[in-house]
Amino acid sequence: MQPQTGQFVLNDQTAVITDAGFTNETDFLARELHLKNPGAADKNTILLTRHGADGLGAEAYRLEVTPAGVIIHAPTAAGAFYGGQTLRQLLDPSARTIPGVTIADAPRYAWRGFMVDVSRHFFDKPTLLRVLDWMADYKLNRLHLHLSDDQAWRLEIGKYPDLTRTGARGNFSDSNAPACFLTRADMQEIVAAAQARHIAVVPEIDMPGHAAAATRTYPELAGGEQTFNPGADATYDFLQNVLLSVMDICPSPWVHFGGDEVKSYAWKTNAAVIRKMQQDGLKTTGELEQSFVRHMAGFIRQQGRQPVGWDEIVAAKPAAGTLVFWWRHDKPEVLARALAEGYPVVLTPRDPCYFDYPQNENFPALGRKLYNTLATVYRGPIVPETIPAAQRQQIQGVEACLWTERIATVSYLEFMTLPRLPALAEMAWTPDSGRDFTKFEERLKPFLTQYRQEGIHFYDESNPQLSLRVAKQLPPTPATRN
Ligand code: TNX
Repeated sequence: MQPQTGQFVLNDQTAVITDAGFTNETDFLARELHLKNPGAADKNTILLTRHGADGLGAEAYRLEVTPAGVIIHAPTAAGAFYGGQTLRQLLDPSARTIPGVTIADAPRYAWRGFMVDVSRHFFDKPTLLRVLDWMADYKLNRLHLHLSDDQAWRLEIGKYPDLTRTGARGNFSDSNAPACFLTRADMQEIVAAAQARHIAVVPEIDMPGHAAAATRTYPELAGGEQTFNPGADATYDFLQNVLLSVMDICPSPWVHFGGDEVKSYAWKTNAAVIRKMQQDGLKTTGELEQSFVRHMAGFIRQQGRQPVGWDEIVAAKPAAGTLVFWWRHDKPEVLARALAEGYPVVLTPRDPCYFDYPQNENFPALGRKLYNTLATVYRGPIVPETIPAAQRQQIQGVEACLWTERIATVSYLEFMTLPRLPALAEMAWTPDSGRDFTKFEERLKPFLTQYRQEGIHFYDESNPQLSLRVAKQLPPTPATRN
């Protein structure tokens, strides 16, 4: 960033224009800047162009603000969008001025994700649309939705209405809570809003474990211990139909099929499993789990999408190109193996990427051993030094995961997410050499002011206890005994 002299002043005649077909981006920016956007003007313009973008990476942009006008140079619509987001953040909203500046910006990682678990507790479409707005502010580009788990199934699937009629009942706090789920239309609206913000919605249907909501709805699919039965043909028919429906709603190139924490020992005594193992020449239930993983990854590939799974799937040696989410920070050898075997990887280690862990060591542990401070999120995941530089190229990016066993309200979701989300974003955009936590905290202040103005709850480092009580909607002082 290089400050320049002078400033650009927005007025009613200012037009956001493009000579590169970036019309979604001009419309979006004009709306955000509250411009009527009179269209083809040749001065007093904010121009989104491909000219002068030679040599810039896919999501990069160069922003030039002078008193005469604004130019955003970008090779892609995504870059033009990010240039617009930066411009909006530079605007002084009361004076309607933007200081003169030249900014050249490009993300460190292609995958900059945020996961919301809507199964353990449900978060509805309006909340997810707000999450997309935060993500757009911070130039994150993948919203991963954990749509099914033991507690509930949260996406309408036309062929299986009972999945949401009964499977969507309950949550982690109350197994009798009324059914809550995203309809097909809800999901389509979320996908469209995400697309306008250059965010892909990555759907996850967890299998063969974490499946109790589906198996209590269709007991014939159950394999015990919250698993699907990999010995039953009906299981494959069901899951493939579900995935086809999910892919029909979500155009994302990536489809996440879970694969984590499978209690496959439950299958040992199941007659259908034993038959399948004999047929396929498999010796252990672990081998059967691996063959299930290869099958489902293969099915997703056949449909022209890239399969994604939690790091347990590495043991199965799924097809090349399967995207691995490394979450077990205490198993660096699994990351090393995934990379050595050539898989692309997204870093989601619990330390520091799990936003269900509290922000400091004194907070209620929420049943977790770890806590993830703003500073460690900003530092980012630790990749063992022994991993060769060439293999590091396979790291596609990072993602923060908001598991919601203990997050039941929107105010608490906000509190657990903010401001760790902008810390994640800066870590995902800026290489290690360019980051400075003290400067980040300084630049964060206007965002905290914005949260206060908009009534958004957040973890306030200047008063953690109070911000927690407010987010939890607890009485202002602890109850006293008389
Ligand atoms: C592990 S991460 C899980 C989730 C839990 C989370 C809680 C992963 C693939 N599995 O089911 O919600 O820990 O932190």
